Amino acid sequence: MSFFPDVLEVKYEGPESRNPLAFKHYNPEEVVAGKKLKDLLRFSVCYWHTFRGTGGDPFGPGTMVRPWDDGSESVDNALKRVDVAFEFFQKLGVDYYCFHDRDVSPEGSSLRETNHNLDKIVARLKENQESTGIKLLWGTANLFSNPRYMHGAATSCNADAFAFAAAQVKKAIEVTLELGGENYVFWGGREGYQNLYNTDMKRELDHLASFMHMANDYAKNIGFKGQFLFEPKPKEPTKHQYDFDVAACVNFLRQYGLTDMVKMNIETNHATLAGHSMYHEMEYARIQDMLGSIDANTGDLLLGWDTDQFPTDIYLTTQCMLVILDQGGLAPGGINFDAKVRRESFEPIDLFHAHIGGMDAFARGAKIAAKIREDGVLTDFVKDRYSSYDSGIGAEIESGKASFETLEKYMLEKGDITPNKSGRQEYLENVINMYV
Ligand code: XUL
Ligand code: CO
Repeated sequence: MSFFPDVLEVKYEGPESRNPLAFKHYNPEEVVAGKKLKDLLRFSVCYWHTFRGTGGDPFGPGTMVRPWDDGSESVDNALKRVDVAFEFFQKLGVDYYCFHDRDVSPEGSSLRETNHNLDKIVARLKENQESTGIKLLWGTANLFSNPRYMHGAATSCNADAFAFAAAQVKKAIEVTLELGGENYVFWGGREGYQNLYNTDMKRELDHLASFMHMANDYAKNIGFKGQFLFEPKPKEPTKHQYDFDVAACVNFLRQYGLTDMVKMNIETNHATLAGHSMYHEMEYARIQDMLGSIDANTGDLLLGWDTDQFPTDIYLTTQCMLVILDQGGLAPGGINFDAKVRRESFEPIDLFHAHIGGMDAFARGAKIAAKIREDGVLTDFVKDRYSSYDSGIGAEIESGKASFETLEKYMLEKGDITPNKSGRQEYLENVINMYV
């Protein structure tokens, strides 16, 4: 039985194609910067938006038409959804997917029953993975929807909420291992606060760090070799999220001795909510050797919340790919579409249009970035811009030989600095436009 009878297999047809259900730029076998595009991009579909998103908003209920879904929180409905999801992944031609425990499997009346439900779903996920070759990029636990987490999970003032979250993450790591997941994600959820009047921030941060250490110890104990990923987000649901941006996360990880075990999963719309560009956040993580994976989406300049739209802007994808190519790829991370179709795009076919657009935008970005790097237009400029540090006084500064005394002596003799050169920002923007 087919759940998407109108779609066969989405294929690459090239830039001239006008077939809306074909790729114009994403040819999985094409080699770009020494890698097949499918291995460079490692696309993943997220379960939560794509199979659980209803289109509901604060002003009205869901709009999505999903004929396979009976709307119930039953195990049977969840099992059916797994088959739908794998038909979608396969027809779209992605190699990976991601999920939260609660997206795939309903919560029961006790933790025991909840875990039992998850086991049934995981068995079905595994069967589908084996029959299709589609793999799990990462697993995670939903520690934010259930009201028990109203004050947070690892940072809750209620120790029982911490304990429940620990049990939930223990199980989520176990099933991620069982499914061969290549990463495990920690997004803060409600780990943050609304008001310091009622908050012991120091204690909450200490608890979060203990939680991460326990997760890491347990993962090691059971032989989980995947990468742990931290996902920064500055606000939503709380006003002050502890994982504000990459810099705040790196600081937290360093303070609590967690840098060896965790890298970053960076999401575009979270970067922009933090007042950064995705380009900045990715590069900041890369230079710390902490760029693990990305959640590809985009926000809306006119709206100040996490709209999670599909990325179609070629400048954005080019910038992401410049950083990804600089680090030689993302593996074992990937490009996960943490994005949802608009409330008005309610038909199943819209899920295909959305992902095809995102995949094509990244494939184009990859080709443009590879050419920019091949021609060295940015790297040569940047190298030259800092060339005063390659010899003479600059080399002394970089090698640690200089001191305030030697630098003062040098400047007293020289009198004033060698004249500055233009940063040529507009010229470089024009150069990028020659490639896009
Ligand atoms: C929330 C968000 C999450 C994480 C996984 O904004 O991005 O879905 O990606 O918990
Ligand atoms: Co995300």
